[in-house]
Amino acid sequence: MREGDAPVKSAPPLRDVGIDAPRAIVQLLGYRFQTGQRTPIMALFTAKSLAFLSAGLCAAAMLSACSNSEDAEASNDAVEDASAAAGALPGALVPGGGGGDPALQETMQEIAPEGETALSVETLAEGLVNPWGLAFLPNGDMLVTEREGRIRIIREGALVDDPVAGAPEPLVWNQGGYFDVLPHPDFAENNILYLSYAHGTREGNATRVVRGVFDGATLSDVETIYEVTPLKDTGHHFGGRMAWGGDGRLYLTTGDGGRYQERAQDMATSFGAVVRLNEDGSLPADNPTFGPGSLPELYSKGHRNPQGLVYDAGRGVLWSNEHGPRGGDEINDVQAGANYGWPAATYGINYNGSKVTPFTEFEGARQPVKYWTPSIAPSGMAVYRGDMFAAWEGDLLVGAMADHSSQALHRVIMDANLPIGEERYLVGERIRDVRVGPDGAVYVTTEDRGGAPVGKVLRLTPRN
Ligand SMILES: [Ca+2]
Repeated sequence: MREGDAPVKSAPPLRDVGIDAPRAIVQLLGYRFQTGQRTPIMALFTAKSLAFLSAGLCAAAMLSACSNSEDAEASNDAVEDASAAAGALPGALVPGGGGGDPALQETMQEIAPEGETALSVETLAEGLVNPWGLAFLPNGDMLVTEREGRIRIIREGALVDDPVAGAPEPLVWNQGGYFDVLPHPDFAENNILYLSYAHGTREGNATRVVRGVFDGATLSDVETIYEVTPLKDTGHHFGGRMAWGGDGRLYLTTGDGGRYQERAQDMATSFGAVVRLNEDGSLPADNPTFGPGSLPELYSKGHRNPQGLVYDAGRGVLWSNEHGPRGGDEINDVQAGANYGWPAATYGINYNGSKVTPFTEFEGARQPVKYWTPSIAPSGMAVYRGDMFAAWEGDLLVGAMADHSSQALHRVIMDANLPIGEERYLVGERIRDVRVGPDGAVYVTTEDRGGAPVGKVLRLTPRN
């Protein structure tokens, strides 16, 4: 996509293309107008006459018209990753801005029971700061990213003191920093490692993917292979999870940018998407199209902040999960060319209790396979395949970061391609990533919301 690793100084030029906004978005704006909600009109008009807005020039006069406004964004930051579990109980809902229709509260769900499988928990590493992504290398080493900009190595069961050298400088701000780390499928031969992170400045930043050659200590020949467009000026909703599909393509989740939620429906941006790349960042010729003016890297759109992505080779399904606002977290089966609805359709509500939208569905939007209301704040996700937890075969494991009892490792029990149950493990642990190791054990990262250096990598096995 982009050549080299040139510093990005300003927002890229906006494409002069029309946006065929779905009817539901138009209705959504009408709904917000009728109910007196401040509405994020910025993103809808990125492409044409209001281009100055998308350049990040949300002038003071416009701020009050911006979606969640700065106040709400601060509040968003405080509760993002959805601490909403308790506050989202029906009795606590405070309708704001004319929303808060009780009808939506019917989607409230009981929290899943605690799991029945007894676990042994082994601590592989501790003292980490917001460990975000985990990866296994063919030689048995594990890599773990720390959000503030380090890749750490776990070698022979112990954390190596020095982080990986040569890795790029991220923007560490709010939810921004290092995200995922992913070895090339042929890493044993080529030593190529991929890293996703927040790049840029507070005024102009984007989720970026680089790759480089990792020799066990240093990352070299680092090149940028992809960056979300356009730049944004928020520190929220970066997405940032990567996975290899069964087709050998690289898939990346991107967020809606927090205050730019309508861009999830703006096909001229790569906000709120799953993008599909060749391993060198070039674009597969068989990517789906989202209409005139749409970006060619898009694979699916209408996502909010997807932080879980895993290719399920057993089913041939690419699963993602994403954070809803206050409820409406989802698991989706990611399909080429599909629109997952956000923000026009969601089972969630705004943090202030108002409805994001009157719609839980619209024509052309794909429904989630599963949703959580109230939120669990899903993050990393894995499909269990292995002998150690035989009863878990094919189930989805989802790390969750919401406060209170949702903070846990959620086992979503699957029958064929449908969830039929759920249980929770490690209740009270804020879990950012979950992976199944080559040995069949389950590995998770735990963290402290405030960034205290108390994050761990845990290895879970059945306790016999
Ligand atoms: Ca959705």
